[in-house]
Amino acid sequence: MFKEFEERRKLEKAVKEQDRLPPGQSLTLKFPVLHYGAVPVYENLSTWTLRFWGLVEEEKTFTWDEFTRLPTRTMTLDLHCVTRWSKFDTLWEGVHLQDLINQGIIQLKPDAKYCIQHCEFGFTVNLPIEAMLADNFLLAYRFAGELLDPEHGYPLRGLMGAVPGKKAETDRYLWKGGKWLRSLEFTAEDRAGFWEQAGYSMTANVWSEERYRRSFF
Ligand SMILES: Nc1nc2c(c(=O)[nH]1)N[C@H]1C(S)=C(S)[C@@H](COP(=O)(O)O)O[C@H]1N2
Ligand SMILES: [Mo]
Repeated sequence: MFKEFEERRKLEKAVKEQDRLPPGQSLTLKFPVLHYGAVPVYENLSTWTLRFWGLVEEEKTFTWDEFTRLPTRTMTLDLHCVTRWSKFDTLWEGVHLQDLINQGIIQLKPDAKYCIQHCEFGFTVNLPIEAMLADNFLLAYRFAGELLDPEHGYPLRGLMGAVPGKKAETDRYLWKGGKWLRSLEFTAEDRAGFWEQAGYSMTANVWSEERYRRSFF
């Protein structure tokens, strides 16, 4: 117990010195679970699909087999939760939206500016498309080499983190990645998602500590 406490403090000091600890955050060695509502149960993935719709040249729907045959990226990211814990050097594998666009698999219409992640049970979260095209966002289906745990978003989640050591304008809090992701809707206007409607920030930049919508309360 004491050893773990010491270890945590030592690691926190190190990331702080590397300027990787955003204001108001502290380091955790655990992987806390946070979401509203129930964890969906999938008996199998034969009826699971992921749909790309809205302002796209052509709507696309992938089955699990099709989606997991797409090229993947492996990324190491620091995760920053708005509830003030940060988890460092986490390893993810999944599909990157920029790769789908580069390969012509998904073609966005010129007026597409925002993307809404739609998840099981109607959960939504909004981001500007450029934040999803950056190197700190992934459509992730493996964590540390394994398929996701149900409570962390199995089979697929949006994953928002920060590239270690690279402070970027696109670094947002972890809630900007929807667990149990089922579709991506591209829009011209920004539309508040589930937590954003509850008073959380539309922009959610971790370095300028955009936790809540200032004008909301
Ligand atoms: N579908 C869904 N995804 C969600 C949420 C949710 O309520 N539903 N909560 C978000 C919040 S608030 C956080 S902090 C992260 C937590 O991810 P984790 O449970 O893997 O730590 O998931 C995000 N994705
Ligand atoms: Mo959260």
